[in-house]
Amino acid sequence: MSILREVSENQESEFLEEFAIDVLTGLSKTEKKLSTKYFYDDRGSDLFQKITQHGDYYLTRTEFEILLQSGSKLASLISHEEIDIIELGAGDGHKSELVIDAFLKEDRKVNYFPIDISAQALKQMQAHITHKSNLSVHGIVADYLEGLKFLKQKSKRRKLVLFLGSNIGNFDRAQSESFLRQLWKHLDNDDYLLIGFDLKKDVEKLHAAYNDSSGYTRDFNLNLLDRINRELGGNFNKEKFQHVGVFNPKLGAMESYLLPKEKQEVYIEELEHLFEFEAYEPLHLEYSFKYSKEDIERTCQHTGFKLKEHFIDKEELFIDSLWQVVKR
Ligand code: AVJ
Repeated sequence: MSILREVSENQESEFLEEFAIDVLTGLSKTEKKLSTKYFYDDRGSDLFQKITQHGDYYLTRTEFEILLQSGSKLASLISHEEIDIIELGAGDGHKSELVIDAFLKEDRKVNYFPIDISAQALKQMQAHITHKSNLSVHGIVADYLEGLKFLKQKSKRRKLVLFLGSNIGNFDRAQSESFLRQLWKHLDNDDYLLIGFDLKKDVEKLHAAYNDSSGYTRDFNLNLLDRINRELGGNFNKEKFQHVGVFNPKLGAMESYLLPKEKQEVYIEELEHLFEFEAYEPLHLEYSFKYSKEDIERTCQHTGFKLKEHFIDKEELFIDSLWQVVKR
């Protein structure tokens, strides 16, 4: 695999600057919050990987089953001889490989472009993707829309964008529509999007998935405090925070919070600021929005796509939905 576009040192220092500003604004709000964007440092990515392999977290294995089942149908719906498969946030690449293989099996040519903000993540996935004939792989270190814009100039071939794993769930309804509309704008008429949505379901099952019995989800959330300590010179004491993962039925979303178990102060050197926490004052970390089929269809329509196919598992836990760009 080659890396087509890399991030300069300059962009790394910009990232740190942005991290600092986001933490400062998030912790200064009346309702304190931090952004999920910063979960995925090396330790965070490692913990997320452990979550996805845990029995309580049904999402990843269910989507894997769906893709295993529907790969050949997908390849038959998209009949081009050569296709660019662009993945937004590729993770370890296991699920991507199922999609790629479905096309290769039918003797199609595939150019695979994983886009990720972490160069580290792309290097790790490089180790997993095996060399195959008719397949070329080019990693792109960029944020999603930047990467897409870059590719739109580079290639005129038919594109299939993969946005798997319910990553869309971190956006609220308005944010997801605006993100998908931007995605639409960076694609051409008839291009495809395969997007993973976690379905609304029994709350017990959701709770188990976001409060796994091994405590990986708790550690994943607490790691954000560690990251602030490490990179911004904070003095959070993780022992003094409790992880809470709850379903909010009004929003239709799982939410995660860290609750300070006692009143305390936290100093962050880089921000030259002391933050006060009341006992059990919520610090909001994450939304994971859940969808009904109707929610998905509405979102598809609102954002300029045409629904081609829902790929769904037997238990109806998860959907990978195939959309096509409609322009004109
Ligand atoms: C990567 C956003 C899909 O919301 O299910 C897993 C992240 N958070 N456990 C999700 C996550 C807690 C995950 N996504």
